[in-house]
Amino acid sequence: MEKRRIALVGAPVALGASRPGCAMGPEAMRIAGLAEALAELGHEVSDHGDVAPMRADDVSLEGHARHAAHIAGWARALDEAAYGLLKDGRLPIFMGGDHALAMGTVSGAARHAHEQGRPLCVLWLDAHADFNTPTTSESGNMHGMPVAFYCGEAGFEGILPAGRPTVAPRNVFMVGIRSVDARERELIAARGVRVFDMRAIDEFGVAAIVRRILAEVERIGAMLHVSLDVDFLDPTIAPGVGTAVGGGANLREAHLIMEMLCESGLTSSMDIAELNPYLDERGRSARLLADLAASLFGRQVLDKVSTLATVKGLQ
Ligand code: Z70
Ligand code: MN
Ligand code: MN
Ligand code: MN
Repeated sequence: MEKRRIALVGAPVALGASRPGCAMGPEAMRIAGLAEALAELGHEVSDHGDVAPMRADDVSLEGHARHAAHIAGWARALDEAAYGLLKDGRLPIFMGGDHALAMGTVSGAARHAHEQGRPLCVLWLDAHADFNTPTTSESGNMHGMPVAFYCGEAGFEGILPAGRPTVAPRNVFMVGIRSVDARERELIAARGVRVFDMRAIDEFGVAAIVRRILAEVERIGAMLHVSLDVDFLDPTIAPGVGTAVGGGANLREAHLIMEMLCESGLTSSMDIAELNPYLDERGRSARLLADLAASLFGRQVLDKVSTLATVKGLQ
């Protein structure tokens, strides 16, 4: 694959989730060797350290949104970080931190894409839809709200400037979904988010689904943000997460998605969210995430040409 200028950015957001521990995620990814794995593949890799939240004392939201001003400060800081790095020609990988970080990272990517005259698509790999608003949320946890936020739902006024670029719901592709609240379900259907739940994966396989998504991204000339929530993966292979849901993606499915993303060359930014090292088993989730990122950026067992030649040779 093409050599990229990859920027690693720590986003130790923790108050979007109810269980503490995600603040340690960036450090665990560093210890797991993410930078080294990407550099070994020939990319130029720089670690920009951890982002710090801005102040947002002016923000108060109606309804149920815990730590709204604090999370708003993160959204502002991460929006700036994503926008600035993309504008500088880099491919940022945000190491979370809970998934509320995507309020900022995706908004910044949408702002950059908008300036380029291109749409932004989001591949949302998650057990959850994260499409609650302060009005619909049962938990008040803001890691359950980022998609609604960056799609421009009402109820988040004042977090980022009015009139900011948002993501069209139909350009959000959710894969692996298996836990959705009742009011979230109504919203994602009403807005036309494109959802491939676990049942769809079982029926069609990840290859057919991801192929169609990437073809659509390509067709509309979009930039692509990949947001990987650790709970997309089955908890038996990635236990380091606060909101484990059984029946997740297995190792081979997850790697195949990364390999197909790599081949497409379409990824322009990425989040690795919800890693909770306090709940992990001796770093195995962090190591798996580093391996998956390496697959996305070019690591492969054999190159595809020689694999295809072997398969043809058998016919
Ligand atoms: C639930 C809520 C959620 C992640 C849990 C759960 C949301 N729908 N998101 N873990 N990453 O509280 O809104
Ligand atoms: Mn999530
Ligand atoms: Mn989740
Ligand atoms: Mn969580």
